Amino acid sequence: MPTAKAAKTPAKAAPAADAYKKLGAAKLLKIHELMVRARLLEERLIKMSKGGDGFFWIGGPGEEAFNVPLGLQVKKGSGVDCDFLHLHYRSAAIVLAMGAQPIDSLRQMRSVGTDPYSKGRNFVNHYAIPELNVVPVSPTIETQYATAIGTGIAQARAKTDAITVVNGGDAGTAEGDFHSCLVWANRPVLPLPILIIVVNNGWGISTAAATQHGEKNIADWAKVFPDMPGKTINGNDVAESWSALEEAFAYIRKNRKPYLLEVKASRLYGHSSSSGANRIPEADCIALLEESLVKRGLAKVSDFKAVWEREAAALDAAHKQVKSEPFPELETVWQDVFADGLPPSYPTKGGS
Ligand SMILES: Cc1ncc(C[n+]2csc(CCOP(=O)(O)OP(=O)(O)O)c2C)c(N)n1
Repeated sequence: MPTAKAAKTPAKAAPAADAYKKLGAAKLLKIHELMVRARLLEERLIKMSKGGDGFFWIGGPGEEAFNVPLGLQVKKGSGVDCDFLHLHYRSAAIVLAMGAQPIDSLRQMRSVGTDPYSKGRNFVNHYAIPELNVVPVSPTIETQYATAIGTGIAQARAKTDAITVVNGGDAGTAEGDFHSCLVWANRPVLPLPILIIVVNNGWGISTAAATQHGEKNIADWAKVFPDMPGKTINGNDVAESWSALEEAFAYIRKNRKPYLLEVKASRLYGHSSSSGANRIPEADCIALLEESLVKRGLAKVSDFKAVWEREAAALDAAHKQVKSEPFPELETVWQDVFADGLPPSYPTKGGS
């Protein structure tokens, strides 16, 4: 089990003394289990990237306290009457909370043909889940804020309470796509029901946020638009994250207008495997949750130990299974590639 370490990011206790009790032990323990599942998965993926059982890792350990409540509050399903998600590469805990299985991330990491997100072709944590309205994750940062406009328009026109959710990082807000999203979401002729999330971990690879942002909070961009609430929260705190999301989802579902939410969170293993993926001594949201639950008498340390052990055993079994699965066949290389007129020297395009 992790321990709460010195924090660069906020590590204060629950915002309201009873916010945890209000959520209740059963829900908190479910959230805890999903957070542990996501953390163990990310740590396994890192190990795979370092051990030659994969090529590159990027992911979201440190964001579980916000991402699990987000995944649990989404209106799940496919089509315009369910929420659409335009995610980025730190979103594992969101999709796991929505029901995705850790084994599929192991498959994408090992690049085996059974990877349901990209058939072994894309980086790990690059999801594409049509049945959950999770649109394909792009390795180019911030483009998700542009595609979110599209599903936002569809949902603004439809008679539905479903919304679009988009998330990304603080550094990416320097890109035009982020500002296009703000402008399009706030057009008076057709405001868009989009939850615009920026997870601020204080870094863009190795560039410190403090050196780049003239604005005090990224959520301050909301001040320009009178109809768009903007809020900055401590994403290391489960109760604060849960209630901020509840408020934002309810506002957007009812008013059919955007909401900008900035989430301060830890980046526990640095940027990616390219920067070493070693543990950083920032606040650990799982340790903080465990402390909060024990302090309030909502759980015992032995309860947590059982969860960590059970989840680790399930992951071991999944990893063993994935190691027995085949890599993609060479002749499938052009399947699902949307290009015609390939030079004759290339293998024939197979599939559809
Ligand atoms: C369009 C584009 N520019 C640059 C990059 C290289 N790049 C990958 S991640 C990253 C930093 C992103 O930082 P931030 O938006 O804060 O998100 P974080 O990774 O911290 O979650 C950059 C610059 C990229 N992938 N795409």
